[in-house]
Amino acid sequence: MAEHLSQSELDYPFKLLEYFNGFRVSKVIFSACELGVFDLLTTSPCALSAQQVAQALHASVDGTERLLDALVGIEILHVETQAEDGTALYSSTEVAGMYLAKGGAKSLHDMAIYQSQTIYPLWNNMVDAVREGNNQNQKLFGIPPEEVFQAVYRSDEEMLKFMGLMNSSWVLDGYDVVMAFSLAGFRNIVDLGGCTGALAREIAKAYPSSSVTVFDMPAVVEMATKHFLRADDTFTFQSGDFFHGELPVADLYVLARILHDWSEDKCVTLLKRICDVCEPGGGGVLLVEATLLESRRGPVQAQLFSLSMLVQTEGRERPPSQYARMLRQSGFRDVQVCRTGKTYDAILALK
Ligand code: SAM
Ligand code: ASE
Repeated sequence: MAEHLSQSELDYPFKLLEYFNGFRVSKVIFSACELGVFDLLTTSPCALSAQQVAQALHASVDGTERLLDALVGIEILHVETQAEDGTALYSSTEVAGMYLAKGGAKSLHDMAIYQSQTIYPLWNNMVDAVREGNNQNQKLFGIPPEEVFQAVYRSDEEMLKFMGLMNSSWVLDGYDVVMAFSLAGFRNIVDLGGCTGALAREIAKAYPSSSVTVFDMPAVVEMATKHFLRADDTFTFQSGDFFHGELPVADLYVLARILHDWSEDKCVTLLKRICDVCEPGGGGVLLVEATLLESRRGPVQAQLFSLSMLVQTEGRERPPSQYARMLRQSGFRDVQVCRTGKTYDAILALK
């Protein structure tokens, strides 16, 4: 863009047009994920032509070629032109191999699938959600707006895909989040709404002498055990309902991406329930969220997530002061905030 720097956005709206393209760029990457382009290219011993890719993926040559060229255009794939006959040969970049292939070391494949198949269509309801100030689950699925997880888990397939999204985030931010504060003093750690156990795995790795339990709804625990649990995992699962059932005893309760799903009232209800079972003096709660700046002027990531929460839940993203206020109102003290500089931040409070 350097050549445009002298020109004003008013002369020609470069940035604006780039933003317009945002959804097309997303869909190019997501479609390639769904088709298995990155899985094919990372496992292939040599670069492949559009024809070879099309054949392997059972797709049209013309469509495949356009998609591959767009992926080269956005620098997600490499291309080399053969000297003999001018055939373009496509290969994976290191970033695509690491993050977009299914078996990549830090695969975000499942995140891409959920964004493409569930979040993208839901964002079609943004106008109504903004007008009415809530999610459109009643109209879309006949599910009341406050029955958030009835909608998120409206089928086994949706549940599995959502769990894939949740699972994949912690390969990026998990380490920073669990190292934000020393948790070594907490012997019994329960990850409330811990889903697949991806964050619990990071906690158990970083604090091997603590016992770590994932608490989630029975159907989620069942799905997690079946599809996400690894043979060498040291954390355990417990099923229940954190709003109604009995909470397991622990000295640290982790709430990762839980409070942002709920209204302020429900957040305080949940925090009070936790405070009630927490050991005074020794107990604490660790919140993990994409926090807004106090001014609400960023980060853009958190501002966009907050709209995702509007479309899909009854919650929102909040600045640290709002979490601190809810924590104090629920009986916690000594609220400490750690901005990790990545997507998710950590807030620790003690009883
Ligand atoms: N903590 C995980 C993470 O950050 O990857 C998952 C966060 S996900 C947005 C919210 C989680 O809360 C889901 O796993 C969901 O099943 C769980 N959940 C929702 N309502 C619950 C309830 N009433 N009792 C227990 N778990 C619940
Ligand atoms: C929730 C988190 C999410 C509930 C629904 C959700 C996210 C998407 N949908 O608690 C995570 C935000 N990340 C992305 C990639 O949108």
